[in-house]
Amino acid sequence: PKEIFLKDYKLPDYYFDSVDLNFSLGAEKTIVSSKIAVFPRVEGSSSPLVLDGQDLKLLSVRINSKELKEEDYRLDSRHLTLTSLPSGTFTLEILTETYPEKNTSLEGLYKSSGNFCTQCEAEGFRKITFYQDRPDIMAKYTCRIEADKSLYPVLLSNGNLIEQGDLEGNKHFALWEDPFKKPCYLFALVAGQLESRDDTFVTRSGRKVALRIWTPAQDVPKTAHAMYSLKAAMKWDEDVFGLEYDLDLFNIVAVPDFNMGAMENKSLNIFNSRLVLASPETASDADYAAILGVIGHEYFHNWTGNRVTCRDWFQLSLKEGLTVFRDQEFSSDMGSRPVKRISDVSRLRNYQFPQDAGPMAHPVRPHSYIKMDNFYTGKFSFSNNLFIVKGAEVVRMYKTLLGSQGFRNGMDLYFKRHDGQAVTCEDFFAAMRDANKADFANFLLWYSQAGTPVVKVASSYNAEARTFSLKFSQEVPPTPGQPIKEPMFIPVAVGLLDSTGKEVPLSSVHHDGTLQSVANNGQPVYTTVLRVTEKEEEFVFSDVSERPIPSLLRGYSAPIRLETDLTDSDLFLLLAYDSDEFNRWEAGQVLARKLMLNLVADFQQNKPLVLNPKFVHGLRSILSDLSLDKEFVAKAITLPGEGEIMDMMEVADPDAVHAVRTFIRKQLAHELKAELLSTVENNRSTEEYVFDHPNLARRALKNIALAYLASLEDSRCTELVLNEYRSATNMTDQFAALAAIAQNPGKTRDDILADFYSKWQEDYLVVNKWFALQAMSDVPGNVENVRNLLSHPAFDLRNPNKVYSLIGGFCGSPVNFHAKDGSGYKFLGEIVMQLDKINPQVASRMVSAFSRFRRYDETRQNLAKAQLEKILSTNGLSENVFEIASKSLA
Ligand code: HT7
Ligand code: ZN
Repeated sequence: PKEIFLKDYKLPDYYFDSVDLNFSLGAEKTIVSSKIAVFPRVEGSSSPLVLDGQDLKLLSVRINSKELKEEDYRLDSRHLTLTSLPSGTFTLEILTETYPEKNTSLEGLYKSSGNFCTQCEAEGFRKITFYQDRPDIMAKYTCRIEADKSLYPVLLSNGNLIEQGDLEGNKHFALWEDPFKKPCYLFALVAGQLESRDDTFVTRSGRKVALRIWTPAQDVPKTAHAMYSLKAAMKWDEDVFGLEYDLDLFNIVAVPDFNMGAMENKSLNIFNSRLVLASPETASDADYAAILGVIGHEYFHNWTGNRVTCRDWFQLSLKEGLTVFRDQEFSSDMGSRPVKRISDVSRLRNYQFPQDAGPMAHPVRPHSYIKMDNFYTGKFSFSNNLFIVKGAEVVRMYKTLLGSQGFRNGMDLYFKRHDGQAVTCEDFFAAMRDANKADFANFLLWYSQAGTPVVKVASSYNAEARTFSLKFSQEVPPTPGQPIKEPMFIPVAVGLLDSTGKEVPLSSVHHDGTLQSVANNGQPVYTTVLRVTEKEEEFVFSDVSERPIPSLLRGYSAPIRLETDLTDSDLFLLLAYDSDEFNRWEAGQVLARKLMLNLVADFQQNKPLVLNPKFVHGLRSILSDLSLDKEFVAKAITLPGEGEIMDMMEVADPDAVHAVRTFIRKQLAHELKAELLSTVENNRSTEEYVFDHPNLARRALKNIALAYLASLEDSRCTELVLNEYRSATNMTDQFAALAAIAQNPGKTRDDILADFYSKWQEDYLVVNKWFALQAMSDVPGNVENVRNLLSHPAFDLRNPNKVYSLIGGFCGSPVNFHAKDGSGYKFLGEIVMQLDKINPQVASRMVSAFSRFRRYDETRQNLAKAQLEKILSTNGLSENVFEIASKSLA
C-alpha cells in the first residue's frame, strides 16, 4: 500500500466548474452518467487528467461529445487516466456501472434497509463515478435521479428540487440543483420509502427554511427531539457566530447502516439512526445528549467545512476540530458548561491520551497516511478520535487566549477571507492572528508535534516579599517519527485560594523581567491566563498576603498532563471550595488517581487493601452538599476510568486495576450507604420525562447512587434496584437499573437481562444497548457469552452499530478482552479477519483495540502480537486494517 505525504501536496492540473450527474437506480446495478465542465489550471497545459475510481465498470468516456478510443486512456483498478486532451476547457462525459446491493463497505452508493444512500467522505465518491476525488476540486452540481416509483417514492439530493415527474414503466425522476460549489465528499443521494417530520425555521434575516427529517414511517414519532435540536442549533449559530443557513431546504435522513455517526452533506445530512431516533421509553439521557450534539455538529459544518472546506485531507482538523469545538460550546450553552467540560476531558484522558502515547500517535495535522478513513477512527467512535478532539482543544486555546470577542473577530475574518474556498490550518491561524493583531509565538507547533506535553509546576511562597512563584517545566514525549520535540505554547489559566478557600484577587505577575498588571479597570480579577512557552519558566505573583493554594489549568485550558506539588490537604481544599467547578472536580480526580495507584501497588504486593477515610469523607461532603449541581455531584463521585489508571502505569495491569476499582466502589458504597439511599429516595423521577438540565441531573445522581448500592450485593439493595427497574417510566432509569444489577453474576442478572430483551426485541436500537451491556461485562469468562451472542438472531456482522455494541463493547472490558489466557485477543483476531471482508472501515476500528498491546506484560504482549501477525498474513487484507495492524506492530 502507498503512503501519502503532506509535503507532496500539488495543486491539481485541472479544475471542474460544474458536474451534472444522472443516476438510473437499480439495486443490483446502477448506471451513473456524469458530465463535467473541465478547465486546466494553466492555460494550454498538456498534462494527463487522472481520475480516481474503484469498484466501477467503465462503459464509455467522451470528450466534447466524442467517444474516446481505448488508446486515449489508461484504466487500472484505482484510476482512469486520460491522455489525449484538448487544450483549454472541455466537456467530459463518463458512463459507469456500480453495484449498490453488493456494496457492504457502506461507502459510495449502497443500500440500507431497502433504501439507497451514499457516504462519500473521505474518499467514497470514487466508488460512484470516476472523478478527481480530492476536496480542493469544488464544483456546482446537479443531480438527476431516476428510479422505480413504488420501491423508491422519495428521491433526494443536495440543494433545491428543480423538477420532478413520472416516467414510463412505473418510474419517476427528480432533478436537484445545488447552487453552492462543493467538494465531491459532500455529495449525497437518498432514495427509498421514507416519510418526514416537517417544520420551518425563519432565519434572522427572514429566510423561511423548510426542515425535514426523513425516516421509515413508523419512526417519524421518534424524531421530535432531533427536530428540536436542529432548530436550537440553527438559532445558536446565529446568536453566537452570526451564521445563518443559506438555502430554503434542510433535509436529514436517518439510516440504520452507517459506519460513523453522521455526515454533513450539503443540505442533505445523513445520520446513523441512533443519532436521530429517540423517545423517553427507548432512549436514555445520554442518547438525547448525543443527538443534540451531533445534530448541532453536522449543522455547524454548513459553514465550517462546507462553505469553507479543506484543501486536502491533512487539514481535516480545520473543519473537524473547529466543528467539534462548536458543538461542545453549543451543548455547554444548552446544559451545564462545567459538566460538559468534565465529560469531554474525561473522554480525552481515557481515549485520546493513551492514543497519543502509542504507536498510532500523530499530530493534529498528520504528515502522512495510507488510508484516510483511519484518521476518523477513534476507539469505536468519531468523538473518541484523538486528533479530532485534540484539534478541538487547539481551537479552544485560541478562544482562551483571545477571549470571546477576539475569537469571534477571528471567525468573522476567516469567513470574510475564505468563503467558497478550500484552505489550510495556517489560514485559520492567520485569521485569528490578524483579526486580533495577536502574538501567538510558536502556537502552530500544536498542529505539527504529536504527543501530550507533560507540564510540571513547583510553587513557593515568600512571606517577606509577599510573592508567590510558579515554576513551570515542560517536556513533550517522543512519538513515532518525532524523537525530539520543541517546547509548546501552553495557556495556563490560574487562580489562587486562601487557606479558608476564598479566591484571592490577583494584582500583578512578574515574568521574564516584566511586570504585568492583571487587575481590570479596578475590578478584582480572580483568574489569569499565563503564557507558558519555554522549557522552563517562572511566574511570580505579587501582593499575596499568605501562602495561597493555586488552582492550576482552570477549565482545563490546555490539553496537557499536569503534575503539581499540591499536597493532599491542598487538593481537599480545592475539592471543597474552588470556584472553578472543573478544577473542583479535577482535585477529586487527582486524589482518586493517587489513591488508586497506591492501592494497585498494594494489590500487586498482596497487601490488604484499605481505603483512606479522608477520601470517603471528601466524597461524603460532596454527596451531602445540596447546594451543588446534581450532575456535577454525579461526576464528582465517579472514579477515574480503568483506562486512565492503566495509562499512568509503567506496565498496565488490567486485573489489578479492575480489582482495586471494584474494591473502592464497594467500600464507598458500604461507608456511604445511608447517603446513597437517601440520594435515591430524594431524586426519583416523579413527573413525565423531560430532557432538561435539572431533570437529567437528578436522574444522573440517582442512577449513580443506585449503581454504587447494587455493588453491595445485599438483598435490600438488590430489591431496591429491581424495584427501580420495574417502576421505571423511561429508558434512562430502566437501563441504569438493569446495568446496576448486571454487574453481579447470578440468576437475578440472567432473569432481568432476559426480561429486558423480551420487552424490547422489536426495537433494534434498544437491543444494541442490551448487546453492549453484556459485552462490556466484567463477569469472568465473558468471552464465551459474547461468542454465543454472535449467533443471536438480532446480531448481524454487516451492521456497524451491532458490531460496535458487541465487539467494541467487549474490547472495552479490561478483564475479559485482556484475559491472561489470550481468549479475548483470539476472539478479536477472528472477528477482524471476518469483518475485513465485509467492511474494512469497521474492521480497522476494531483492530485498533490491539494498538497499545506493548503497554501490557510479556505474556499478553506475545498473545496480542501473534493475533496481529496472523491478521497481517491474511490474503487480500484491506489497506485500512493493514495500516493499523502494521503500525501497531512497528
Ligand atoms: N465528517 C463526517 C465524517 C464521516 C466519515 C469519515 C469516514 C468514513 C465514514 C464517515 N462518515 C462520516 C462526520 C462528522 O463530521 O460528524
Ligand atoms: Zn464533523
